[in-house]
Amino acid sequence: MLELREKIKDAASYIKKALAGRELPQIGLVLGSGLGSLAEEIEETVILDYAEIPHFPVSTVAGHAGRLVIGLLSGKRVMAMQGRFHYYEGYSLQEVTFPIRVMQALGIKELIVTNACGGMNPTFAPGDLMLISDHINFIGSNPLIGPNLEEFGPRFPDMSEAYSRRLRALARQVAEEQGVKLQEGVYVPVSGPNYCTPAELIFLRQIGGDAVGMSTVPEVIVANHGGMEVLGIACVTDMAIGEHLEKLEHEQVVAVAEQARPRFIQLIKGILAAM
Ligand code: R1P
Repeated sequence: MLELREKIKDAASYIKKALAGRELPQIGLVLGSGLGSLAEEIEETVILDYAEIPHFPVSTVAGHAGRLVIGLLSGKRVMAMQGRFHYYEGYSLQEVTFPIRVMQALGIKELIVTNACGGMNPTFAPGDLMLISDHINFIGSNPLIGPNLEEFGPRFPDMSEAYSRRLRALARQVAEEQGVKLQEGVYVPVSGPNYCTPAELIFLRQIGGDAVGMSTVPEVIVANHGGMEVLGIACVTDMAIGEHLEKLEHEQVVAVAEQARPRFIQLIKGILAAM
């Protein structure tokens, strides 16, 4: 069986070859549920289906297209994942974060992660965008478990600034200039795939969470291990308040994320321009 580092190398060389001499991307983008259409704004694209890239997992969730879109957005060379992988799909967290390793191997040093999440902070409303200030890893595992890839990062990586202070300040500034309301808070991922029970949500709020989801943190941990600067923007698609919880379906999550799309796209483009 090929080792993880060999698989990363294979995938990175495949992408390099597909870029056929063009400059390599500088900034990685992970697009969450219902937010993938941002990739349609990218110009001069090279588009690769996950299925054609060696060792890449394949997206199985509605609202996650399953392709890499590489090109120019706001004048920056980006590599966008139109569709991400989740632990609940049955992938290991190493598989979930494989594309982040490939980004690292391609020389990407800045990563913007996005997601659709449930708002646990009662001051939030569906459709709000939330700057992720920090996270509590409640997914039940960690992508760095196993032999450490020394050439990618240290055994015991620091997590004191998992979400870059500099990029957060930049995002706040751009949101203010654009007049876009930007909430801020702590994101807590659970494994899923079921949505949380009222008692679970009361607990997650009590331990300091503002938003709950099923993704993002494994990618952020790996990116930090690899020394990348990370910015996280979540779209609050529903209220996840234990004391008065309503029924929720994924279609609703995707639909609300799609409604927030114009503000989301404007904000990300503005941030990229300022990066
Ligand atoms: C649930 O509706 C799905 O939406 C969110 C959850 O994590 C889960 O996958 O998707 P993203 O986090 O990928 O945006």
